Amino acid sequence: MGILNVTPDSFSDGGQHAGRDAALRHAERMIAEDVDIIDIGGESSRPGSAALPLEQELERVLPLVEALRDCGRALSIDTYKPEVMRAALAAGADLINDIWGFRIPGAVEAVSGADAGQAALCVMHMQRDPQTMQEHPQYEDVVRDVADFLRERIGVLRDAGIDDARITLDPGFGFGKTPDHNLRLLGQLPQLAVEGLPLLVGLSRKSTLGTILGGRPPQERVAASLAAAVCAAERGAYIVRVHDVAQTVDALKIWWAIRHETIAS
Ligand code: 7PJ
Repeated sequence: MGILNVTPDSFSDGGQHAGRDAALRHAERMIAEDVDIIDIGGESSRPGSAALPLEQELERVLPLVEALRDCGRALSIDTYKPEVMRAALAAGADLINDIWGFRIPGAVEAVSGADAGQAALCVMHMQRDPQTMQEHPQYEDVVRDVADFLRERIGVLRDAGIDDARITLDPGFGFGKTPDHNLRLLGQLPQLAVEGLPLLVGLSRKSTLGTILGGRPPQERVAASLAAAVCAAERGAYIVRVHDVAQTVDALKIWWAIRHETIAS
């Protein structure tokens, strides 16, 4: 999954893909690099960031869904707003990626109605909200607490008539977690595949990687992100959400070949 930010304030690319044309060029590059899923995000969820008004998010996201709907790759929308979910699904989005895990009132309804079809869903764990999540995150047992949350959300989605085949789970690295929390979650990743559902992992350029490397800035975390993506894949991640598509595809091809002792056809 390649990240397509249409947020002028996105922390890791300095807003360089702001604007529709730049975003489209970036999408085309990721397609050439063999991306499977394009994750379109209109609102930055970097720690401390503020919410974006609904109209602005729609203005940023919808034209990209329309422009890319026939690009041959799955389109994911990174949103927690039910109105954006509905509009994006109507415009042809394939996956709704919700950092709030479909907890905002109306979100479950937006993805469970007949209009939503069989769109895929990513349920992410976040402690608190993007404004305050990194102020002293605390857990009794981070792995158990996140797994319990994911189990609860699966129950809510099932009760709304959503088929398990539509659901992907995400521990939400960096969303209300210290570096130690993130490392425990990655180490114990198989325990987070609650009910055997597939896992999505987003560690690309995240601050925990910078912390491990003594304060390395986001643009210089590519090699670190590749190591994290391979570790996540080795522990069972089905989708990795990344900035650096070409490098990640190379790294995962090597991991795959070693793991299966053969070159993938
Ligand atoms: C994630 C995300 C993640 C999912 C962001 C960033 C922050 N969606 N959206 N998982 N992270 N599912 O890319 O650093 O980890 S925004």
